[in-house]
Parts: sequence; C-alpha cells; structure tokens
Amino acid sequence: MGRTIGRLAIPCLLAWPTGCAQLLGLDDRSVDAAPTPCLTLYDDTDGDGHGNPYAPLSVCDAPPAGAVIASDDCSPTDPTAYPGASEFCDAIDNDCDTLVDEGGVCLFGCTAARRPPPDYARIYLFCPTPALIDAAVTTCMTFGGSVTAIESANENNFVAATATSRFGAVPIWLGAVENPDTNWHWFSSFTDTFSNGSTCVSPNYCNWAAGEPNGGTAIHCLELTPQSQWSDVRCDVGPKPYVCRI
Ligand SMILES: [Ca+2]
Ligand SMILES: [Ca+2]
Ligand SMILES: [Ca+2]
Ligand SMILES: [Ca+2]
Repeated sequence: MGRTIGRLAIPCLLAWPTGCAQLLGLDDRSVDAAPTPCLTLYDDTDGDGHGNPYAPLSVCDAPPAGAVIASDDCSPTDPTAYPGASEFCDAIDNDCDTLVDEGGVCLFGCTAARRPPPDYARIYLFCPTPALIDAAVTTCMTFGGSVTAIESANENNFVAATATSRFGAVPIWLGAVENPDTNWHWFSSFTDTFSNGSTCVSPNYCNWAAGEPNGGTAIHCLELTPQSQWSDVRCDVGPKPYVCRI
C-alpha cells in the first residue's frame, strides 16, 4: 500500500490536497479514526425533559442545552404538559395521552374551556347544575377561582356563546354584587366599582340590557341572559348554571 501511495502521492496531492494529506498521514486527522456518531435530539424549550417531535437537532459534539432524547412532548411550550404529568380540569391534555380532562378530574359536572389566543391563559369552568349564587361562589372557590367577571366584549361573547352551547338558552350567574345600592362590583376585584347603576365606570366594560338594572333595593345580583346582556336579579331565588373563571 505504501509503495502504491508513494507513486501516486504527488499527483494525488495536486488533485486532492486535503483528502490525500489525510490518506498519507500528513494531516492530524487519521483516516483510520472512527467517525464521531451523531445523535438526533429534540428541542425542549419549556424545560420539562420532553422534546418537541417537530424540532429535531442533529448533534455530533456535546449536546446543546435544552435538547433531549425523548421526542414525546405534546405541548412543547407548556412546562406543565408532558407524558406522565397529572391531568387537570383545564381544557388541555396535560399527560399527552390525546385525551383532554379525562379520568374524572372535572368535578361537579363542570367542563373546561379556554378563549382563543391571545386570551388563552384563563380557564373557564362551565357548571351546568343550577345553584343559588352562594353555592356557585363556594364551588368556584374549590377550583381556586370565582364566578366569572366579564371584562371585555370578547369575553362576554365567549361566555354567553359557550354557556348557550353547553346549557341551552338559559340565564346564568355572573360574579357580581351591588353593594351599596347602585355600586356594582365583581367578586374578583371587589374594591373597584365597574358600574354605577346603569352607568359603566370607565375603563370597565358593561353590557346592561335596555332599562337594566331596574331591581331597586332588594335585587343585588347579576345574570347573563341568553341574549348576551346583563340584568339585575334576586340573589336568593332562581338557581342558575354558572361559570367559574380561574
Ligand atoms: Ca418540552
Ligand atoms: Ca411540555
Ligand atoms: Ca390527557
Ligand atoms: Ca386537562
């Protein structure tokens, strides 16, 4: 081999300098060295130890930070969703088994929903069993939320449309109270008045039906009608479905 290489060395070096230098041992890189094996890793931006199957990385040297072998993260930007995670009632497949909110995690018959991005963060639990407002408040507290406030037209429309699709065309509780007379507060931000009588307090959103509120001194609770409008109603009669906002 050495003799053959010797005869061919000069033409080879002229025609193929890098390859011949390696072949003749004139280069640090030996032709006999085994190639370094490369791995396919997967991006793990959310840091839950499970990679994004749609973001493979071919790695031949030290693996970069944030890359893992497993390619089974069904929600690559959510660090709480990965195979083996606990399932919660939140409209997300937390444990990556393709089922959403399975295993009886949604209590009291409530079902979860989320608004489309960019308003995706909040969880809404639609609870179909009619209750008085006090019981609705207690149930929502067990979920770590409160009977929903409404802070924009988009939120109003989402809550009304989803409630109608799940409960039918019936009124539902909203999480507000009038105290004292004419001052309306959301349970979730009780120190703020969002409406003084029918006059919405800027910059809040209100959607009173025509002539509402009209209940006088004995009527201090708030319902959302199937027409997506607000009406004051008695707190102590008329059990209704409700929506908890987490
Ligand atoms: Ca991940
Ligand atoms: Ca994840
Ligand atoms: Ca699941
Ligand atoms: Ca879930």
